Amino acid sequence: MSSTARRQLSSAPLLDAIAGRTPTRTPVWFMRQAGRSLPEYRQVREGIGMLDSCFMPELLAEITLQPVRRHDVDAAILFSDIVVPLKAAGVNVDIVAGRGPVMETPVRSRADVEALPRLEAPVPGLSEGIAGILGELRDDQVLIGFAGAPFTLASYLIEGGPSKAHQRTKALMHTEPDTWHALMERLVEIVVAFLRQQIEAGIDVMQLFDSWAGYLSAKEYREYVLPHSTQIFSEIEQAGIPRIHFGVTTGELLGDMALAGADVVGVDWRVPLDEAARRIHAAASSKVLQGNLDPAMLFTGEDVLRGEIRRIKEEARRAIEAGHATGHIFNLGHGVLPDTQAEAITKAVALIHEEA
Ligand code: 1CP
Repeated sequence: MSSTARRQLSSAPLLDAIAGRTPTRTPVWFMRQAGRSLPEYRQVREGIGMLDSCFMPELLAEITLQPVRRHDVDAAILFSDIVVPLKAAGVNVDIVAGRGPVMETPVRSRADVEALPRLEAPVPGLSEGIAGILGELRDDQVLIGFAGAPFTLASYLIEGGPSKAHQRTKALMHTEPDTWHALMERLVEIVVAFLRQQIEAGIDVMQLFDSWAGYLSAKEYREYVLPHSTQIFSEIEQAGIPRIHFGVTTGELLGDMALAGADVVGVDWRVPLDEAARRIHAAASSKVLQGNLDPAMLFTGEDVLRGEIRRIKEEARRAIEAGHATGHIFNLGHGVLPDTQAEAITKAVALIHEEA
């Protein structure tokens, strides 16, 4: 894999934190920092479908950069979606406003798995969009690319859309393990192709979102999911960019998720960072932590917010001092809620930078 456009960033706080150096300020970015919380996003997206916008290079670059300009975050996250590579491969998927990804035909049998298209051509607009973003970022700001992990993608394909309990997905893995693993292998190929394209276009860091992994028991995760996520991290290891792994409600899975091979493990707000680091260190090795402010705290005032930020920074410090973690990237425990005030996000970023 050749990375033709890799930037040499010597002063990016986020890369310093990942490398175990002391950053000049606490690096922070927020999952879902682009999107509905920003009036300028609602304006440029008007009349354009969510998925369509992901294939339009100028638009995806503009939307990616909006939160960086407004909030002074230390990273941009590529504006795309976990179902973009499926759509580009030819899967009939749409993103329905207020709901999420919906499949025209769910994948539920071995024949459905065999019929899944492969991602054989570059995703249209993606490389051009990334080039546009990199041209605008300062060299202390990184671009994070991403993909959905195979389990989370499989859930959308099997359930046919967003699901509360993931019951058909779990039923398939337990009743037809061969079909399950065949599906996961196909998704690994698609995810690796999507990430390789982003890496070749010059992303600085990547994050694998296994958003719904927290619905699994540790036993299910180890048997049906971990080998496939591990495969992804190992296939892109040679590219040499830092790798982040994140899921929601994964307190009971942190150790297992850390074994998949990422350098950074994302933690939601349910587990304090020092406790999360203990679990990760006991199962795998010391990692960089990412998290873990509750997105609901962006609806409180400055006093509560400041207190929460102090507590989280203190917990991260304790984890690092104990040798259970090697660094900390500040983030939310999950994405910005759509009705969050943009000003509250800017304020939180400023407090995170200013608090010791
Ligand atoms: O019209 C709109 O604005 C739709 C809302 C929206 C947006 C802004 C969707 C639909 N996707 C996105 C962009 C997106 N998706 C980004 C880039 C923006 C950023 O982070 O700043 C990213 C990283 C994603 C990744 C994504 N999509 C995940 C993993 C992250 C997470 O939140 O856990 C998941 C699970 C999806 C599926 C999805 N796409 C959209 C929605 C509403 C959902 C979730 C649906 C569900 O609850 O199952």
